[in-house]
Amino acid sequence: GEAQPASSQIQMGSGGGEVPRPMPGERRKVALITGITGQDGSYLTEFLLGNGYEVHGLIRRSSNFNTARLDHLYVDPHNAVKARMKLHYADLSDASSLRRWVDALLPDEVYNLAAQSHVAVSFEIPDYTADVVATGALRLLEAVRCATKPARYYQAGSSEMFGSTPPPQSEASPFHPRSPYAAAKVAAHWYTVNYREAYGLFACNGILFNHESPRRGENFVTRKITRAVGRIRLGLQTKVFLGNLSAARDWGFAGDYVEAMWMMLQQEEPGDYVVATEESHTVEEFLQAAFSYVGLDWKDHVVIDPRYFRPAEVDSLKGDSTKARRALGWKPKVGFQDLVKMMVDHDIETAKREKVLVDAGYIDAQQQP
Ligand code: NDP
Ligand code: GDR
Repeated sequence: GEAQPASSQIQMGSGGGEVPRPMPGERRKVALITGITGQDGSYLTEFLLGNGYEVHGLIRRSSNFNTARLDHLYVDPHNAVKARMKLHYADLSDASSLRRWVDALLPDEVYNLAAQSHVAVSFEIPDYTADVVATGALRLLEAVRCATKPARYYQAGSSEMFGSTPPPQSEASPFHPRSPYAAAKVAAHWYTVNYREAYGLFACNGILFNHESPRRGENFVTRKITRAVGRIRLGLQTKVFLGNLSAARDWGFAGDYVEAMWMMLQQEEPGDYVVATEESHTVEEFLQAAFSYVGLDWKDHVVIDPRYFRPAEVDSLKGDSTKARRALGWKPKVGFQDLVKMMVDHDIETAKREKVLVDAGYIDAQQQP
């Protein structure tokens, strides 16, 4: 059945504004998104709704509501004219649920964004990570292959697949994964290539470098830092515990990256594309930018905790996205400094709201992340 987002009183986001309408006799394009409740899922949904799509998302059952990133887009499904985003229960570990929704919805485009996406956690739950990330992609590809109407398929690949291959990394660089997560993503990449070659599926791999936003999960390093900056600035905490500060990443803005996903599926031929800013910074440089933006010195607040070191690390990622820039006409709009500012500004506001609750005695500052 249809799943309900947490707060059904919230009416419209970009889902309710002026958007392209289908021509008479034409149906709206239909997109099916796995991982719709995640960072990228929410930005992609906004983008597709803004372009006139009907968007269906597969969400998994959780004991807590997991739709916070989508609440602003939710319109009661009983309002059939305005409600163009619909959510359904399924799971990447349940092939029949995927098959059933692909058959029932007959989407034009399928975006496979679902994953156990935390690299460090994949060392703790490797078997589950492989099941969802690798075999989950295979299950979805099979559902798409068997559907009565051909759909275009997007696979959320990752720069982690390059692992220890030195930068700059392009589509031609060899994969050398350094975690169970990355190895599973390599398998999903090749399943996607194989379904393209074996069955002629319009299937694309986006090899996306790190992309962040105010909606980034709170245990990824950028958001962990900007959350801490907000809380330290507001006096809610004094220290933040981190691992390896010398790793370098090519960090972009998630809102820019979901557009590249869509662009890949609008081409005449399917293909694989690296998507990156082509600029690399260390975790330490991110700390410097985030703390100094609010007049703080990161060295006064950061404590190294070895529990955040990984059994194997990816030292340096910097993408070469020449192909995507030439063939798709894609380029990032948000640079490193603006990304840091966007995230810190947002998390200062988050901390202000928390402080109101702390001061009123409703929550304990220590109990927050
Ligand atoms: P998130 O971790 O924010 O979101 C992951 C999504 O997958 C969530 O909606 C989550 O649901 C869902 N999910 C997890 N397990 C299952 C399952 N068993 N069945 C169904 N759904 C499941 O990731 P991002 O939005 O950041 O990333 C999107 C995709 O892109 C992921 O595949 C990630 O690996 C990949 N990627 C991300 C990059 C980045 O920098 N962000 C870079 C390159 C690739 P729930 O909300 O219930 O947890
Ligand atoms: P990553 O992102 O592993 O690149 O994967 P993450 O933000 O977790 O780590 C980036 C780098 O920061 C170092 N680091 C820490 N990381 C976390 N999470 N917490 C810490 O306290 C900490 N201290 C230092 C890490 O060691 C690492 O070098 C992300 C995910 O979104 C993947 O799903 C995606 O595929 C890749 O980006 C591209």
